[in-house]
Amino acid sequence: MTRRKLVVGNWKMYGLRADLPQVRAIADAAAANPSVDAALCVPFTLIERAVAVAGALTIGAQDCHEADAGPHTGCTSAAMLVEAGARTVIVGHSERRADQHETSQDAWAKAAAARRHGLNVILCCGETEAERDAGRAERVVQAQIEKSVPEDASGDWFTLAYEPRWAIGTGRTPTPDEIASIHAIARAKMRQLVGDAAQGIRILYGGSVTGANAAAILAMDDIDGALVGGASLTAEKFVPIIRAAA
Ligand code: G2H
Repeated sequence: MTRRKLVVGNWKMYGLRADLPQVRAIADAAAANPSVDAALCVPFTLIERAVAVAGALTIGAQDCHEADAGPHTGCTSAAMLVEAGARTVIVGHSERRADQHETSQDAWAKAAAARRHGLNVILCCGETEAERDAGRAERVVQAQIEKSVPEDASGDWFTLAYEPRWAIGTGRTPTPDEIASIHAIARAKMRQLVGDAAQGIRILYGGSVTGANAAAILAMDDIDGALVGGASLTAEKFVPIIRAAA
C-alpha cells in the first residue's frame, strides 16, 4: 500500500502573532508541493489566527484533555480545538510525558477524546537514552504502542510518530538502521493491535530533523514522514523539509 508522506511542524511553546507570516509562507510551500501532506501544530493561542492565513495547510494543536468538558483549570478540550479550527492534534509527546508526567494511558484517553470530536491524531512514542543504552528501546516502544494506540486506529485519522527522546532538540539523530529497525517493530506491533488497518497508518520519524538530513530520512522504507520541532519554526528551515518529502 502506498502511503502519502506527511510532514508535521510542532511549534511547541513558540509562536506569537508576529510569526503568522511564517505560517503563510509554509502554507504557500505546502500548496506548491501537493504530493505531500503538511500540517503545523501551533500553540493554542495561535490556532484561530493561523487557520485564517493557512489556506489548505492543516493547522493542529499539541495536546488536548481526555475529557469532553469539566472542571480542569488551564486545560483545553478537543471540542475547543475543533471550534478554533484545528484539524489534528499531537498526543503523548515526550515533552508532555516528561514535563506533565503523562503516561501512555493518558495518551490513549486523549487520542480517544480527539477521535470523538473528529480530530486526526498524531501519537508519539520513543525511548529515553538510558532505555536505549540498556538495550530496551524496542520493548519500551512496543509497550507504549500497546498501551496508547486506540483499538480502532486507522490511517484515515491516526498517525504514529517515533521520536527517540535523546534525539529531540539535541541535534543527534539515530542511524538509518536504528530508525528502520524501530519502525519495523512499530509496524509489526500495530499490525498485532489493529490488523490489516496497520498498513494504512503512517509512521513518522521525529527528533532533530532538518533540511540537511530530511531527504535521507524520508527516503527510507517505512518512514512515512517527519515530525519536526526546531526546524519548523521558520519557512526558511521548514520548506526544504516539505520539498524533501515530495
Ligand atoms: C521532537 C521534534 C518535534 P525537534 O520533539 O516533535 O523536535 O525536531 O526539535 O527535535
